[in-house]
This record gives sequence, structure tokens and C-alpha cells, in this order.
Amino acid sequence: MNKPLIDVLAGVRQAPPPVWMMRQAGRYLPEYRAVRDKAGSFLNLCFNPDMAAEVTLQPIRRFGFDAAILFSDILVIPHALGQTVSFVEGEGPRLDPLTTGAALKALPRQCDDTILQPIYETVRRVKAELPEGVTLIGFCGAPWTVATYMVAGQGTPDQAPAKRLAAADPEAFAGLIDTLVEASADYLVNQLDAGAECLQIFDTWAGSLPPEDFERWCVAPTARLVKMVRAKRPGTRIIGFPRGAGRSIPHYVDATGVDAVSLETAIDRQFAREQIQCRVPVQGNLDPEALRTGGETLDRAVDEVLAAFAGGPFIFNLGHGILPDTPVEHVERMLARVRR
Ligand code: 1CP
Repeated sequence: MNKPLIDVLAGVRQAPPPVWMMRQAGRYLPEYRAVRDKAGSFLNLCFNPDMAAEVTLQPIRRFGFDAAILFSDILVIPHALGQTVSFVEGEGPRLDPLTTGAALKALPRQCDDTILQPIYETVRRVKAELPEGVTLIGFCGAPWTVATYMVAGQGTPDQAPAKRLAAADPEAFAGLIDTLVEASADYLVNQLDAGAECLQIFDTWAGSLPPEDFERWCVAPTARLVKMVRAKRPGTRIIGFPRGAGRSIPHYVDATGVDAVSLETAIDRQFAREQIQCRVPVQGNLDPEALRTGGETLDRAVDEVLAAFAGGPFIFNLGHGILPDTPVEHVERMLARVRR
């Protein structure tokens, strides 16, 4: 049976477009909260294949999305590189910050693979249970975005700590980025071997860098990552999400070789259609805030996204992750409207 999402990634428009949501397994679902409470910590959930497979499949069962995304986090890579990582309820990730070039140079070059094995087991279990036609997406964080958390020790509004360290000791920072490229390539290849059918690279903070640094810390490392994965597993379909990169996205596409791009909410739609969708299939763009609001605001927002992009190869999705206080009925309403 054909998989609509894979067909779109190959450049073939589908009507209606395939649909999934970033962060579709998460706090807005009561069944997720039940498993999350049982797991204790967030990392326990990520590293327990029974529970991680269960929450990956929950939104597929409830809504019938066209894709499942492995339940994990971009910060399992720093964890497997030996950095202390935890998640504070209601606040987000906390890592032991790496504030000096010396601290970066002291990091191991490779992940402790035994730590990541349970994640590959999750992929195998999800794959075995996935309904026909549903695509399993593997993922990692882009080197720059992961590095911002490793240096700052938490999420930051402006990524200043990472920028500062990259400026103060570019050689050590380049070493960190290289380590992340190699570790992420291995991690993605292992996800493919366990059953992932395509990949997404999340570069949440791609938009915070000036052009030269965007080139050095986002575009070039992502290009190397894509190339390394395809050298080992030729033909792998990869979606890039350079959030905030706006008018630099056409260049990002050409330079990295990604097969598709996920679009944030704020992008100029005419630009995205004429300069991005003419190059590669696109995904995303629905405002998570409109989904939370629901009603006619949501209907209008869905229609605007469809009008802008559904004429070409397109995957319906949000411009960023679903907000935790989004009512489940709004997701049902969105799906009904996309698929009507
Ligand atoms: O149980 C909880 O409430 C924890 C919340 C949560 C969840 C559900 C975190 C903590 N991570 C996740 C899962 C997750 N994270 C997935 C699973 C698949 C999915 O359903 O989409 C994915 C793909 C991610 C990716 C991720 N983690 C990104 C990139 C995408 C994005 O949202 O920008 C980033 C930046 C992270 C770091 C992270 N992990 C968790 C939080 C709250 C954050 C952001 C923290 C911050 O910047 O302050």
C-alpha cells in the first residue's frame, strides 16, 4: 500500500494532504499524561520502549494521523555524550552547562551506544504495530540547536551563551559541532535500521544567527549530516526544520539537500510558495495558537494554510509544537476540515 507522506516527500501531491502534528504525543492527551505519571521522569519515558512506543502510538489510534514520530527528545544525544540532562516539570530541560572551550574539548567524541539502544527498540516496536499507510518518522536535533542547550544548560530566548562561546573559541565550538554531526548521523542511521521510514532534523534556533554564522553553524553542519546519512543509507528522505530562517530557506534547501522543509507559522506564504515549494515539498505552517483557540478562528486558519500550499506537494502540520492546553476536540475539528 502507498504511504501518502512518503509520496509527498517524493514530490507527488496528495489530496487531501497527509497530516501529522509536531509534539503530537504530549500533555494535551489524557492518555499521555497517564503514562507520563507512571514513568516518573521524562527521560525514563524516553528510555522505556514499552512506554515510549505506547505514547508514540496514542495519537495514531485516537486521530488516525498519517505519520507517527518516534517519542524521544533531541537532548538524548547530549545525555549519551555523558552530559547530565534532566527535565524539570513545567519548565523544560536542564543540563550541566559547558561554558568553556576546555569543557567542550573534554567531551567524548562518541555516544555511549548502550544508552541509545532502548530508543531503537522503541522504533522496532512502533514499526511492528503501525497501521498500514502510516509513516514512521525518526528525528534528531540539528547540531546548532543541540549545541545551544549543551552550552547554556537550558532553553534561552536569544542563544547568547552558545553565540558567546562560538565567538570566544570557534575551534572548540567547531569541535562540538563536528561531534554532534557524527553522533547524530549514527543515531539517525540506527533509527532507519530499526524501521524509521524518513527523518526530520529539528533546528529550532536556526533563526538566531547572522548570515556568516548561519552558514557555518547551521547550513554546513546540516549538509554534512544529510550527506553522512545518505552515504550510509542512500535515498533516505529527510525533512529539515530551520525554524526562523525565513528568506534563507531556499539557500538552506540547495546547500543541505533536504527533501522537504517544515515551515514555521510566521513565514511569508507567497515567498514560501514561490521560492521554497517550487524547490521541495513543504510541511507545516498552521498557527498552534489557532489550534488552541478552535472554532471559526481555527477553520479560517486551516483554510488559509490549505489555500496557500495544498496546490503542490504538502504535508499538513503546525508551525511549531502543539500547545499543552489545546483541547482534543480542536484537533478533531482540524482533521475533519483538512480531510473533508
Ligand atoms: O512530558 C512533558 O511534558 C515533557 C515535554 C516534552 C515532550 C513531549 C519535551 C521536553 N520533549 C518532548 C518530546 C519531543 N521533543 C519530541 C517527540 C515527538 C513529537 O511528538 O513531536 C520531539 C520531536 C522533540 C524535539 C525537541 N525537544 C525540540 C525541537 C522541536 C521544538 O519543539 O522546537 C526541542 C527544542 C526540544 C527541547 C525540549 N524538550 C522538552 C522541552 C520542553 C524542550 C524545549 C525547551 C526550551 O527551549 O525551553
